[in-house]
Amino acid sequence: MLESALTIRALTARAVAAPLARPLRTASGDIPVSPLLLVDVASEEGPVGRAYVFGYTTLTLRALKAFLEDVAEVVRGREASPAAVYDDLAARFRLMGRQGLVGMALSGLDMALWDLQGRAQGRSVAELLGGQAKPVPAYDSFGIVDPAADGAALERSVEQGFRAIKIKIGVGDLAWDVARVAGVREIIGPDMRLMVDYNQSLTAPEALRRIRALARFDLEWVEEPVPAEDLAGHARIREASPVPIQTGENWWFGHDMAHALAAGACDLCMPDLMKMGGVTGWLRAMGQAEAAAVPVSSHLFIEASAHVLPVTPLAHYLEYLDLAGAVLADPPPVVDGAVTARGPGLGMDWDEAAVARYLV
Ligand code: SMN
Ligand code: MG
Repeated sequence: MLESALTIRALTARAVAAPLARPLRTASGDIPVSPLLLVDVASEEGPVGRAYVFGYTTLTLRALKAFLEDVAEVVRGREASPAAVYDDLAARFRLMGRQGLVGMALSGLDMALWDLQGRAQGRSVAELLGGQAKPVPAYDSFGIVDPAADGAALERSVEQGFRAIKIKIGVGDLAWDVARVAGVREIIGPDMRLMVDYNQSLTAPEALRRIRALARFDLEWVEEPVPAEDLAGHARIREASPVPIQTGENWWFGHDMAHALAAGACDLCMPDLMKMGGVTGWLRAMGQAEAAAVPVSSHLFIEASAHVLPVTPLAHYLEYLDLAGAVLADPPPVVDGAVTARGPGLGMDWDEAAVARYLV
């Protein structure tokens, strides 16, 4: 990796509750607004790196902010090398472990450091990683949809050029799932790829019963049918499922990925940059997907994912679920169903007026 010598001067974290163009419902709770922590890493030399962390609920924001402000004291004056800072902070939290808010915050810092390096060199992070910015096929990611009420949004997504759509199901019984999936398939037509996400809401036997009934709708994948940590359950379902099993958004760092792949928990995986250790953690972990021949999609984080997927083995889909568009100066467009990384760095600038409006 190319790094110019930059020194960390300051780290600031701002909490916002950003409006979502499509507030989300899932089988495991609702997300009415997007709770974000905006991370800015300023260097002595001038350039500032930016990234965001998604808190899932606003209840996490104060703790995330306070924690990162304390981490700022530890990294101030250090060289802004993502790998060196990653290793140092991993060592500091070795006894405690990094799963949870600590891992989220450290992943956000890592992404901001990569952005800083890219900005300082006038290059995209994709290029720093040895790849190039290129269109990555994306799927439009919906929450729970009502085919009647959300028909126009689904049609818009097809018109916009998406060739794949994901919906969340599992808040009702099997008949409810069948009605939703049938209704959506009817609207989007037979040529669109369609994925479904249970958000960890079923038991293994119930999941198999439902997947068998839904298979006739030609599904690309069934995601997290059972709790994410139930690797044996995922593996049992996968063995008998007529539809590929997708999981990974709740893996914490490379070791969770190793355990899941060893258990045969999935046909496809979709790790989350914020739970894998940022860009650095992602890079270190993804060789496992190649060795296991498991295709890799991204979870959330459209902007940064567009930079890592071009260098990810067996890259599959980018998830298009816009968490931060309301506070970005220029959110990445979807062109012909694909998202292309933009630089310099991760290519994100805050819309400061919007940030001020949604600050919490
Ligand atoms: C998801 C989880 C949490 C927030 C948004 C979306 C999800 C996904 O399960 O697959 O995107
Ligand atoms: Mg999911």
